[in-house]
Amino acid sequence: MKTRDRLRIAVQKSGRLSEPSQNLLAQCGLSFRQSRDKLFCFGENQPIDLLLVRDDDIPGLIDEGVCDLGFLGRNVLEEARLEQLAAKGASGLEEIRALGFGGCRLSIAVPQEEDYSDAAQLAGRRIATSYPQLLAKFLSGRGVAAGVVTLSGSVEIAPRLGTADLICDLVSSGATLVANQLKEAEVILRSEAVLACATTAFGDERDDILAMLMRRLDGVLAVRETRMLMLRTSRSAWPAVRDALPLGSLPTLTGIEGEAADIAVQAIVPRPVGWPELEAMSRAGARNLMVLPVERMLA
Ligand code: PRT
Ligand code: ZN
Repeated sequence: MKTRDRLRIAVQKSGRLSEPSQNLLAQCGLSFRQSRDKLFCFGENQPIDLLLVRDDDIPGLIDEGVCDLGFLGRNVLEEARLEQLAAKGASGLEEIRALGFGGCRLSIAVPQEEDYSDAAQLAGRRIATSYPQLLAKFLSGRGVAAGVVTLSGSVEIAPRLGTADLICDLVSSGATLVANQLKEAEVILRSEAVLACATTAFGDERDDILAMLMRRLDGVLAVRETRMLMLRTSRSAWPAVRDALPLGSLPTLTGIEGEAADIAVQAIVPRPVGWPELEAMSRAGARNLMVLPVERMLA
């Protein structure tokens, strides 16, 4: 295998994942200079370069060793893995981190008026999809024989065109399904953007560069979930408020000048805090609740 002293990452050129992927790399402290043709980004402060491509090309680029890593949807990665397994009996692609953006579901949708109860109802029907491998795996797992119609785009209009009866496509808000008089019947894959690489270690400088990138990435991902919770309460209500704190909180208590009966509480919470949790703390006696994002942490 050819040795290299720079790491090359494939990133979507333009689409839903491009901006969040590049933001994540910027948060890892990486900066780039873009080539004139906007296809290549040279790493200015670390030996890490980007290749800007169509998301569908990323699995192949990693597999062929053109790129070492890629940011892509789990849906695209899993479809490519299944394709490789079918063709060669093995796949060298591996998901190494889930990145927390680009969330969606690959789902089978049926006409709104259909009473859907289980997968047996799919038998004998034609399902249009851009994900034939994932769909075939789901169908065979349920022991259902159905027709798989592979389309590269505009899957949601296939039932109206008569090229298929049902569809299997990505859903996020569900608005596209509603607009096409369809409803979600089966979720076959929960997806989000992931970092993928080839399973083998590089055996050259890239191993150290990758280790550095993963340390930073893990730091960024951890902080992204972390929140700082601040509130006030009376000393007598504190035991009840403490019980209502989100699981895993690490509270610090402070006295308040001139208000001996009250305390201020500050807690690091390992994940976002929702309205129901704030409402529960408020019912327990907390006041002046505030949830803040954390920008950087160093233990
Ligand atoms: O040009 P290139 O091939 O790179 O881009 P692309 O058009 O193939 O990809 P893009 O940018 O649309 O999506 C990239 C990745 O984003 C996907 O592979 C998913 O992992 C992720 N993602 C997240 C989505 C969606 N949400 C999504 N809603 N990808 C597509 N959609 C489409 C879906 O296909 C359907 O047409 O949006 C429509 C449904 O959205 P709702 O909100 O109406 O349900
Ligand atoms: Zn694509």
